[in-house]
Amino acid sequence: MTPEENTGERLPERKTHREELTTDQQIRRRTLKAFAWFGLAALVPAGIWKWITTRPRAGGIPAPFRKALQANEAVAGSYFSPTHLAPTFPKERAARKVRVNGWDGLKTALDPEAWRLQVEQPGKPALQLTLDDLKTLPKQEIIFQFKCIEGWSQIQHWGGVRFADFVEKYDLGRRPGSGERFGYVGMKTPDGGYYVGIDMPSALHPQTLLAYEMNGEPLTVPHGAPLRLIIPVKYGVKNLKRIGHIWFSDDRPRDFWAERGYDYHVGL
Ligand SMILES: Nc1nc2c(c(=O)[nH]1)N[C@H]1C(S)=C(S)[C@@H](COP(=O)(O)O)O[C@H]1N2
Ligand SMILES: [Mo]
Repeated sequence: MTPEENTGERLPERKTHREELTTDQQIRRRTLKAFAWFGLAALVPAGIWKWITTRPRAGGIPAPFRKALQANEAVAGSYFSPTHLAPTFPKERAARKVRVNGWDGLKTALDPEAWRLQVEQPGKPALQLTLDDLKTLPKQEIIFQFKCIEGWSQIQHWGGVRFADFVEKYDLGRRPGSGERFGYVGMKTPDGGYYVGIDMPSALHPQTLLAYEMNGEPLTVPHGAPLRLIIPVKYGVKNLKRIGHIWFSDDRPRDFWAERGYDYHVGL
């Protein structure tokens, strides 16, 4: 005796029908149903994907992706601290054969004698500095784990001047009115083939260097001679080689890899 018969209720139509199906038929039905769900599940994301990719673009990528990146960036901004230092290592741990990655902005010939660091500031004449000018500042060395977004890292040894000391010495990057510092630093190669934007707190971080040496020797061309940025609080992409121009602004300066879909800050 089934419970239904016990309470005198009629069996629902569908159940009666199913009970008439053979086991084989039931299996086939379930399989079909599973396939239908699977098809539906595949269709919905396809629709969403189409929606995402047809949205207006923001900063070179579809706006929904940019929004997600901006949310990540807000989080990244909140855990950055100027007192948090990247771990450093003894000199013996530094790689002798240092990896080379990225040639954008390095493809044109460069005369090291004619090179000047061009520093632009609103309302002031541009500075044109030689390497010797920079070398009057205290030399700072760092041995840290350089990290490329492509998945490799290496302990490397760099020497140069602190970006913070450089900004202090030439009194750079202040807004004309208030005298407060601008929000961002822009940097690019002399030919403009590679460019990065750095938020001011990261630029002024005590481990951020304008580097002119690697393993105690002058920089080589593939590593960014005559001057490059070393910024241990960021991934490799921000460590611009062969700096030609530096400028300051409250708008985010253009950034080569951010325009190609990466997070703007790529903080570590
Ligand atoms: N001018 C310039 N700087 C650049 C790049 C580039 O392509 N051009 N690539 C970046 C990337 S992705 C990395 S990982 C580091 C690599 O520095 P290295 O070649 O000294 O190892 O340089 C960064 N700076
Ligand atoms: Mo990189």
